[in-house]
Amino acid sequence: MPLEKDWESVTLRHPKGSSVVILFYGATVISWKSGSIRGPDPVERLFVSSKAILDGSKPVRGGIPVVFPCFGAPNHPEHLKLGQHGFGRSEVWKWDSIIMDNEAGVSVKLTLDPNESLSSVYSKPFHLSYVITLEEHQISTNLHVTNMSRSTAFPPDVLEFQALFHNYIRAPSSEVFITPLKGLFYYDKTEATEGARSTPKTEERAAVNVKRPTDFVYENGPQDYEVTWPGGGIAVRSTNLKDIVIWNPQEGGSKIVDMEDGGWERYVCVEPGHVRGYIQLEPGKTWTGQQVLSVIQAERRMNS
Ligand code: TA6
Repeated sequence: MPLEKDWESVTLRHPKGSSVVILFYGATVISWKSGSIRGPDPVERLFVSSKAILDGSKPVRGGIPVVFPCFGAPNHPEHLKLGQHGFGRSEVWKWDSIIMDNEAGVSVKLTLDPNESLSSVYSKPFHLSYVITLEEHQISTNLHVTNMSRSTAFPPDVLEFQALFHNYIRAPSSEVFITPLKGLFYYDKTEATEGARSTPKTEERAAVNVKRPTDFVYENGPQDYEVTWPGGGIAVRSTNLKDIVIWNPQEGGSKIVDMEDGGWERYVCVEPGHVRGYIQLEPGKTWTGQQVLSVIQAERRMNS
């Protein structure tokens, strides 16, 4: 399957027309296109702000940023020197290899290891590999985290982290529904004062619409859920990512310096992650979190 690679990115192309572009900076997927019944040309499924900085000087405002080892403002003792959402989205990852290439799709692997500048703010020994797979109507991203500690001391040198795929799904945010969330606990970050924990609420509705500023953290969500709007939608299947974050700042987005004018009307962030509590990984062990994003059946253009 055709693959184009240069020093800053790799582009995968599927014979049925879908494609994906991955920046080595932050291992950020900045484009995922796939077919639609709405027309002959593949449709861009992700939102990247036209004001996004793509030169590696700051995390990309859009696409699929990789959040590791912390979500939000760091508060774990080992993360206190890190920026918001950790360093996964702001380090340059290394190209590793094509690990699958057949008529169904193509998978590529990027890796990230400690480096001199990172070691000054994060001291834990780790290895990350990130596998992105493109198929005709779907993309999957798999993050593998390995605790590289060789310590045999007791208590074990556990690696504690959070992980999340910060998906900017392209959607008309005024009419977007995320289902099913009914009965789930969630935290409303728009209500919490700085640093305070908002009290958990129980979701009474089957669907969440983001007509107003939304920054919800759902705990222990379903493995399968859908982000839909009139005429389209994306299905999400997550593995080992128990929580779901939904974010759309609405007009508050006008205060975000790299947010294009009215950008909040064209995306909803629906983010599978493990963000309430920490994953604890013993020395030598590997944890994997996966998401599969697929175009909902009703919208798929079935190529002959
Ligand atoms: O995922 C939702 C969130 O945590 C929001 O609270 C908002 O801060 C958003 O991430 C964007 O964060 P960023 O650091 O990319 O500006």
